[in-house]
Amino acid sequence: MEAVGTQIRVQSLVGEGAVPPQYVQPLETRTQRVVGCRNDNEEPSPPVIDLSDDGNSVHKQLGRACSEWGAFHVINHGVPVELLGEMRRLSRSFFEDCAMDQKLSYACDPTSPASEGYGSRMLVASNDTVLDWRDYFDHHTLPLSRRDPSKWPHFSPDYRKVVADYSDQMNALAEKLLCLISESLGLPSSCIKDAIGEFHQNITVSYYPPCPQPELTLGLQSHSDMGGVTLLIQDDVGGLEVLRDGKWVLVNPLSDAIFVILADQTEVITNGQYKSSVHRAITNAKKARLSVATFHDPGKTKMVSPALKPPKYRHVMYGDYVSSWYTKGPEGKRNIDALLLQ
Ligand SMILES: O=C(O)CCC(=O)C(=O)O
Repeated sequence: MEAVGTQIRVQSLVGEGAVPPQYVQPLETRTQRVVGCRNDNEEPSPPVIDLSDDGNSVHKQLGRACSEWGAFHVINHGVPVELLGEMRRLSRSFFEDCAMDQKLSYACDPTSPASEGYGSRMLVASNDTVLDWRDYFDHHTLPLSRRDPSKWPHFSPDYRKVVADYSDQMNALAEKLLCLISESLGLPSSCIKDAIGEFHQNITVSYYPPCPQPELTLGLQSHSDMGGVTLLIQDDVGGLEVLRDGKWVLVNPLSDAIFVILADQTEVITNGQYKSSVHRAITNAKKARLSVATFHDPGKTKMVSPALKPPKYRHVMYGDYVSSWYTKGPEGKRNIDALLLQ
């Protein structure tokens, strides 16, 4: 079992017959899913939107997806699908082919939330939080002043270049999507993008090792993302769920698609017309699972407020919102609900 400070990597627990008690979820947050990690259409799924469709139809589909789901797949998005494959292949190789001491040479700072590098715990503040069955590598990629590829793995000469290309492509897609989403509400194209300001982009690769008791654990607890918009790709294992009308819905992996997740500041800017999506990851006993989430967030000093009147949310400085999120923990939508006026 490896540890940095108090940080144990989940991958080092694999092979033990039972889940250690700190990973056991209380009854009310455990998954009820007993079948495999695939949605075989017995339940509705988040929509798939073809960005090459003509403008009008895309706006309508986006409007419906954003108000009914807060999350959707996009295809024909303009990002080369080979790059998606390379990003998945190289990041999997870091977790599976590098020795633990090599991985630990990139360990994140366990005392500081969202620090760059290889870690396992999302929250640093409380010791009584149930832990996620997940290891991750967080890259700080934008603005360029935050990008220092020497902090990223170097086991393959391609890794750093692929992460940098991936960052640039995701940045362009996030900008395009926020313009289309603004237009779908009849707002000027740049409305949401300007309200978020220069993107602070992080790329988090999550690696969920096989879990001996998946019915007791979560790969990643229920949360909505804090910032503007998250673009996620996953491998073909499955395990991402979104909450809709109080029910958890499994998101099928679509290898060439990118999954778009609206985050809390987009809910604030659109004055609640579009809601951020609550989501989580479940585990399975057989296969390790990998996802790559790219977050596009405001800078810490950016003030964010609704673009529509009368405002339903109070304005907030993004850095204060983040501090409160890390202090209280994600727990569903508790944090954004605290911004609701009346
Ligand atoms: O692994 C997944 O599918 C979810 C990842 C996620 O929600 C996150 O990184 O915030």
